Amino acid sequence: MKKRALWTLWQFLLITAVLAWRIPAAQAGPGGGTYFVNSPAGGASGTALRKFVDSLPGLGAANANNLGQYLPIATPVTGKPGVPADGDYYEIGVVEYAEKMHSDLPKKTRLRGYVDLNPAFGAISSAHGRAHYLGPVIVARRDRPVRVKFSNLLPTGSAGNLFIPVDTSLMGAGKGPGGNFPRQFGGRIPAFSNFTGNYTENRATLHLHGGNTPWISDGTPHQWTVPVGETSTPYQKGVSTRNVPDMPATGPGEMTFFYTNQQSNRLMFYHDHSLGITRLNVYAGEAAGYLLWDSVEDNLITTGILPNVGDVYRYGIPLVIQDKTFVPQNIDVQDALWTKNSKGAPTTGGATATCGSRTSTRRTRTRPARTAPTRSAGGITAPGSGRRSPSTRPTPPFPSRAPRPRPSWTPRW
Ligand SMILES: [Cu+2]
Repeated sequence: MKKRALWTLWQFLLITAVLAWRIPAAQAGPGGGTYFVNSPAGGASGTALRKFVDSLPGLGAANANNLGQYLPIATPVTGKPGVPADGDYYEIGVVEYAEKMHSDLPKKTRLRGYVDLNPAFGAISSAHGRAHYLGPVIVARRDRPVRVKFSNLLPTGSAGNLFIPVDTSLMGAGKGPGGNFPRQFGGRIPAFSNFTGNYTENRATLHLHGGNTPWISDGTPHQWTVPVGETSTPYQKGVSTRNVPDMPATGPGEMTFFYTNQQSNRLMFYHDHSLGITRLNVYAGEAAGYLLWDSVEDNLITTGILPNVGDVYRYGIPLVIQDKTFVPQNIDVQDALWTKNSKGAPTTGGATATCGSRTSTRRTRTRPARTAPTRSAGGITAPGSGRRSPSTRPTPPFPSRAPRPRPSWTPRW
């Protein structure tokens, strides 16, 4: 940007190819215009979401907006036994919570996101009440490492299911290596042989987007954990999950991360990366800021070459642009295609609105080519030994074919 310093533009790439939405005249927005952010006109106010009526949430509680929103700044935990004192150490959890996202929305929006678990802020049981969208922001200095103990505090069991649709035909969102897992995908793992369920939808991890991070701490798609207390699955942690060697060992629902910060100043963000549900978790709110500063930037500010707004904005005002669709009432009431069976009964009168998405209709899964079965003279079917015939449908490489979500509202990835 031309004049950096004051504003830092930070853009999440959220995959939201939004369906064309026909707008009845009676539901047009104020002044006869179209909807904003594709939100249906209606709700308690009878209008679409208005622009520029809420101020931006600032950094820290002192800079909260008119809705009480702000981005908390993460506070390091000091003197933690077993954690090297050569950098900053944070304890961060992921929780389900609700926050009012716009003045025109009649209810709070249900979200999943990160929260500072520094004991100075209270008990872990109160963490969901302290979470704020896009926080907590970690402020780090170049070459001073950051260590994080991450705790998955999402709901367990059926309550742990995501509140936005999950396409379980995507790799990593459906069946795991238990039950009759197909041989061509590695076969079943004996330890999981009796388990035929899907991976749970409350898996979570941390990935520092743009960070110069060793692989054990990268939060790759195969590095995740279910919440502590999740007993419905033997798939407790991703197969590549590793602890940071110089940090205390983790327990169930916990992971540790080491960020080198060996790179120049920049605004980054950390977010979820769990296989098969990354896009959904990030859409639901599992993302937060990570501001890295260095001595070069500091000198430019000190000498007046870069402007300094002061206080928490010494290194600029973080600006985050996201693309979201909100449903003013309840998505399972307003969307006739909502999967009531898998997502629960309509929540009319409930305390929260739901953050929903409408995305591309295209499907991505392709079937591996496979030869057609051959019928021998004795009438026995020999799989895979015949030639492929255009009139014969290839056998799906999956043990069972559960009904798939309607593609009209299934995100592509
Ligand atoms: Cu990323």
